[in-house]
Amino acid sequence: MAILVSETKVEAVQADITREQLDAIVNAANCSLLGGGGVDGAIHRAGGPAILEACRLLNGCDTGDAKITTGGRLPAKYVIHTVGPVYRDGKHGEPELLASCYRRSLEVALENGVKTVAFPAISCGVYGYPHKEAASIAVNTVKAFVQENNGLDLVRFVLFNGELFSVFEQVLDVVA
Ligand code: AR6
Repeated sequence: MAILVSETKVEAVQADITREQLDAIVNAANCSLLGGGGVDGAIHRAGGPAILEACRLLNGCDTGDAKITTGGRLPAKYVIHTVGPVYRDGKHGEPELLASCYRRSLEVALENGVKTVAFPAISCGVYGYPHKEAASIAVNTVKAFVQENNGLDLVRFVLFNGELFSVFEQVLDVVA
């Protein structure tokens, strides 16, 4: 499923994000930026120690913000690390913080000449965000950003499991 928003292709695929051959992949990290489980662990494992070395120099990252490092041995040139909110009840700023993750990641991408970027489903694993709401925020925030900013050729949502992939597909279908 792919849609064209202004000049940017926005699509969802079911795959392992560490294998994406794009300019940058986004990591769903934690505030320490020093590694963890889930997609964070997979990215550090696949990219090798250069990513952690670069992360150590960044002094962590606030929830909703994003910082960039080398992609190390990954096919992607860069990793953009963002920190999603831990979901409590949706009334503690979670939607705004999740939207900020997508927006800040795309701003950092553009600042670094990135034209193609892949996102995982930020906060949809151990951080517990309800999938439908998270997908809706992800797609609508990306759509609004690329409508307002030129320079991105492709934004790809890379979902590891089939359930989240169909949720993202449904949301893309609705906004198309
Ligand atoms: N490719 C694409 N998606 C993946 C991959 C992969 N290789 N591996 C897992 N996912 P999570 P969060 C999906 O828990 O909820 C870490 O420990 C996974 O199925 O990785 O933002 C960090 O250090 C899920 O849908 O991230 C933080 O402490 C999605 O990625 C914390 O987890 C996000 O799940 C962040 O939690």
